[in-house]
Amino acid sequence: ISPYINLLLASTAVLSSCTTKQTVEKTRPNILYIMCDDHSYQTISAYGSEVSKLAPTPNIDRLASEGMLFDRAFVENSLSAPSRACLMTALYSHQNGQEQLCEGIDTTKTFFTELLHDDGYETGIVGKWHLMCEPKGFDYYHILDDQGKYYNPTFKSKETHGKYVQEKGYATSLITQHAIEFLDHRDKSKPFCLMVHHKAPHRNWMPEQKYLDLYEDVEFPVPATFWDDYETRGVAAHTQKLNIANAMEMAQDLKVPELCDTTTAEGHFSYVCLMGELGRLTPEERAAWDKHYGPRNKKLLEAKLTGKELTVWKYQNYMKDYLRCIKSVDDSVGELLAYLEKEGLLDNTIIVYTSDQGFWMGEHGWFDKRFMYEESFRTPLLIRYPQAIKAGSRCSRLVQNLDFAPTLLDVAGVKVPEQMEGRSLVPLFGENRDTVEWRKSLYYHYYDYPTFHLVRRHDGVRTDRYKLIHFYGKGGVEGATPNMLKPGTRENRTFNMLSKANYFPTSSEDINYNELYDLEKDPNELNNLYGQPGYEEITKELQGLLDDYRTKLNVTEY
Ligand code: SGN
Ligand code: CA
Repeated sequence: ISPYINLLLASTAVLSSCTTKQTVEKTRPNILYIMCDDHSYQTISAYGSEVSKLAPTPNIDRLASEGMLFDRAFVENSLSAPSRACLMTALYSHQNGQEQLCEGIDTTKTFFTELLHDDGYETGIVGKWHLMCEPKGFDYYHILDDQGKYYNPTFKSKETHGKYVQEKGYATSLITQHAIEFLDHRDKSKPFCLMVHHKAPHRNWMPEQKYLDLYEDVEFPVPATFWDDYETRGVAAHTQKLNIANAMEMAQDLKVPELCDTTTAEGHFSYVCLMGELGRLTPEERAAWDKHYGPRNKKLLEAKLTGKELTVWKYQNYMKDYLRCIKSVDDSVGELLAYLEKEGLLDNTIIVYTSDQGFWMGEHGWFDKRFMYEESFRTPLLIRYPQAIKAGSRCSRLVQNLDFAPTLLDVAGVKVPEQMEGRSLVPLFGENRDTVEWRKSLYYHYYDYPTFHLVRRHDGVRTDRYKLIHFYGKGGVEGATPNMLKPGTRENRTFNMLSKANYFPTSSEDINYNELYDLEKDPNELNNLYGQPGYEEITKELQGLLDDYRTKLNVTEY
């Protein structure tokens, strides 16, 4: 048992009085780790945004009101597979091999679930796995194919002998159902660790049938930075393809095939994607779908919106579909909490709620993630653990997804391996969290270029107040195709795996520049201060910090 958790539990004299293995097993906490794909903190009402007040998440909020809300939780590489590899290994991307979205994970690295499993935990994972290896360290898995589908998705498990089999239903509900199956059938003499990885609310945001009309008459406030023109910022912010105005697709994303220009490669792909998704619906589901989107689309066609009006329409309809998906996720959290409560497991289970990264809900005019700018870099994090966390606590220390595995091992009383980079969050659970010795900065590194959304490679550091970002790397070739790239290079892999990236013309400029933000004066990161008079000292300090991280972590590319 780790010193921290031992200390916490000693006061209740629970563990210290345990003598038999069975009693210890009973007192070791269960773990329920819930991670959504692309769930922004802005759309969790416990975080208090204006948007979330119009689309509340009462069940997720309960984890905050009965536990701790972290308002400075971040990822180390804002993308699914890298974030998941980091979760499993507590290593940075360049250490665990998963720098980009496709293959990469070094399966010789220890997954924290292997350690829990070997130490007597019953382990299970349901939902999106998204790593190109078999789940390691699990007694039970029931995972989606790649990104997974919203309607009637395919799953594989030990029972299907690793073959993907289609199931009838909506992804969020099916994942919840399989999570409960695991809980029902688990070995009750052991503590459990269950990871519930929702597919929702990943693009293309397809709501559950019963929520198709939800929020239909709600108008969501447009973010203050929605019309950002990226003045003061470098090439990367200008050449990304994250804009709701022109990178969000009429068919696939906004479900308006009528307005999709199928004569372009992008339009064609978008149309094919939507039709593929709709082809999965049962006749009843399809009828409900058409009943909702049909009249809405007719109205849009009649309105003949253009320019800013059309962009705002896209924003409103993106928000509605995204938040409808969240509504189902919130229901799922409610169901899982109710199950634990009914089974008397609620108070001996640590429940973590988070996402694989942040997401743009129109800030800077964007959707998706990837940049080290706040809304993408930051991820929601709520932890309910009444044994150690007082209800309604808030933590503002700098934490990162590298910390998740060490935390869960720590609460389970399993030794955290030396090589893991993160730190257990347990010292922050107590009342003295603001004064306890803790890290003062975070390192971030993004690699997935050139591919979807064309966000340039960058690394950087963030402190409580400042952020320094270094953008670097070769520009893509205008209109590049896979065979224009050298075989075996990272670029080649990406292009082959994500052929859609070929449709985007890439920015051809080689880059090497910095941006600096004062997050206290400029929380929206509109004012790049790098090179401005008066910021020499802080720039030097942050540059030193960044250099130290690169040296200490043996980062070779920047
Ligand atoms: C898909 C999406 C992208 C998204 C990546 C990564 N395109 O490729 O918009 O950035 O996933 O998302 S889609 O047309 O296929 O939906 S991640 O969450 O897996 O990192
Ligand atoms: Ca994601």
